[in-house]
Amino acid sequence: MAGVAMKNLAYLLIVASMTTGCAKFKSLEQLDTASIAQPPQTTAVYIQGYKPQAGQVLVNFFVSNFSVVVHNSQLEYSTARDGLYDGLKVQLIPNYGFSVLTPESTTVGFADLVLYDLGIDLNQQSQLYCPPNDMLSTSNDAIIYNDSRLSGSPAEFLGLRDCEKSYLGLNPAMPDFDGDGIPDYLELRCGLNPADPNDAKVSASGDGVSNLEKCKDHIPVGESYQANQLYAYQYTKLANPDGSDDFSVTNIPVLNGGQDNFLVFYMLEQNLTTKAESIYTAYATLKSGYAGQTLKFNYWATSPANFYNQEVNVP
Ligand SMILES: [Ca+2]
Ligand SMILES: [Ca+2]
Repeated sequence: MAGVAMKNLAYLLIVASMTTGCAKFKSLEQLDTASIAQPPQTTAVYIQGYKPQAGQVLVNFFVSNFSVVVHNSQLEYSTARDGLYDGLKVQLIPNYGFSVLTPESTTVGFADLVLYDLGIDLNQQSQLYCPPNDMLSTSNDAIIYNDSRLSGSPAEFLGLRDCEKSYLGLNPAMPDFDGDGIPDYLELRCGLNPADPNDAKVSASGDGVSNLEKCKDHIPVGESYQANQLYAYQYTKLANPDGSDDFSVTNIPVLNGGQDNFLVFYMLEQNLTTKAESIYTAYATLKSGYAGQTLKFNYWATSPANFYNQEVNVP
């Protein structure tokens, strides 16, 4: 409430200075601006030459900076890039045993995000078992990479393994079980239900902006759009003469000047005949000083060898 009062005060001062001349601007400088939301540092991406696979159409395109979580209209850093920001993971240590460094910190084959969502605490975690054959992602919706920030560069898995999908009552072969246009793993990250086909189009916060829109824009579905407008991604699709499309996504907030911020790209398509959905994925690790820059690259999924988990080179 103090923050809201401060914002109102700042607004009143601006209005006062506009109506009485410039003399009042001094008082703005004296104001404690700590509680006034400042525009974040941002980056942008530009993807050239997108074409869906033969016989398929685009359902949705998502970009997400996995290093950043918006919570209570603030940007929070997520070292593990797993949807749980560091401050939350620290709070959860006593009950869940989580580490802020990795996405699967306590239970082999099960993400901290899944354990937290299901309320599986330290007492129950030992009862979970992921068979070796179910450690993979049959639906190819996972990002798997070596984390060079940690000693030994361990392989990290950001997505839902087959055993997790089974445990959640989903189908390991499907990237979007309920067919609402949001991939299963992104639904969990966005606070939605991957088994509820109706939650994408409604507005959890009641502000009229759909949960799908907020999930795409990387702002919390339970908070008002207005309160997080500064942080909302802006998507633009541009048609090329050759029939392909370019995608521009701007206003992607970054923290730490962009260093080690981890961008993930999901292209969800549907087969026109069978109606089955497929997903095509890529990721990029930004470098220091990337704030303010645009990452430009050609669409990655141009042959089966490049469909999934493609690392985009950051110049
Ligand atoms: Ca879904
Ligand atoms: Ca859903």
